Amino acid sequence: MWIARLGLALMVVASPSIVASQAGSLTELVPIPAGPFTMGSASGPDDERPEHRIEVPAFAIERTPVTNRQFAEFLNANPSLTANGRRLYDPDDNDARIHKKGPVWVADAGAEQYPVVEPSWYGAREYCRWAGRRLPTEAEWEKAARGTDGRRYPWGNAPPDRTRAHYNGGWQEFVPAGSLRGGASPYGILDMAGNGWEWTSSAYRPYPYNPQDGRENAGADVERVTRGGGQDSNANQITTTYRGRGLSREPGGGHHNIGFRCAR
Ligand SMILES: [Ca+2]
Ligand SMILES: [Ca+2]
Repeated sequence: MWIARLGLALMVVASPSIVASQAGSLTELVPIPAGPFTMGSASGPDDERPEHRIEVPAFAIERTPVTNRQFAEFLNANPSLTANGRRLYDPDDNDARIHKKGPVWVADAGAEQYPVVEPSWYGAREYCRWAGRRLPTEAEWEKAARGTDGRRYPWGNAPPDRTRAHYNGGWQEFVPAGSLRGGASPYGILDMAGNGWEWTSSAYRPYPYNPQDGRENAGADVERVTRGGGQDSNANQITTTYRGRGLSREPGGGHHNIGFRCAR
C-alpha cells in the first residue's frame, strides 16, 4: 500500500527522491517492516558465512544515497569540518566534489546529484544526526537491499547490467543518485548495487551478526562495514551480501568510492 501512497507523493514534490525538511532537503525514508530475513551467503567469501536468519525490528531507510548537494548543506551548517576532533570530510582530496566558493560550500557543477564521496565514517554519522536520523546497521542495510528471499542482487539473481547498477566504471565516474530504477530492491530502494559504497554503523566483525555483541557500540577507530559496491567495483562486489573486502574501512578518512545513506 505504501507504494500507492508514495506514487501520489511523488506527483506533489518536484524531485522524486527529495523532500523538504527543516534540516534542508532530506531524502525520502522508505519503511521496512519488522521480521526475519536471510543474512550472509553460504557460497560467498568467508566473511559472509554462515548464512543465517535474523530478526530485524521495523525501521526506515533513505531511498537513495546522500548526494553532494545534500552533504554541502550539512557542511554549511557545520563549517568547522570536525566534530569531537574527528574530520568529517576531505575537501582537499582530488576526488571530492564539494568545494568552498567564498564562505559557502557548494557541490561542483554537474556533480550535485551524484552520491557524495570523501565523507569519513564520522562525517556520515554526523550528517545523519544533523538530519535527525542515523546510519543503518549492516543488517538493516542488507535487508533493505535483498528483502526476505535471500536474493543475490537487489533485483533478484540475474547478473547485473548497466541498466540496473552503476559498476565497472571509472575511478570518479558516477550516475545521479536514484537514476537506475531497474535496480530497485524489493522495497524500492535504489543504488544498493554500485554507484558508491556505503558506510554502515556496524564494526567489521565475524558473523553471525549480533547487534548485542558490541559491534553496534564499538569504540572509536575500529573498522566499519561498507556495503553495496562502488562505481568502480566488479560484478562480484556489488552483491547484497558483500562486506567491502579489499577496500579500506578506515573510519577516519574519506574515500573516493565510499558514501552513505541514513536510516531511522
Ligand atoms: Ca550504492
Ligand atoms: Ca580521501
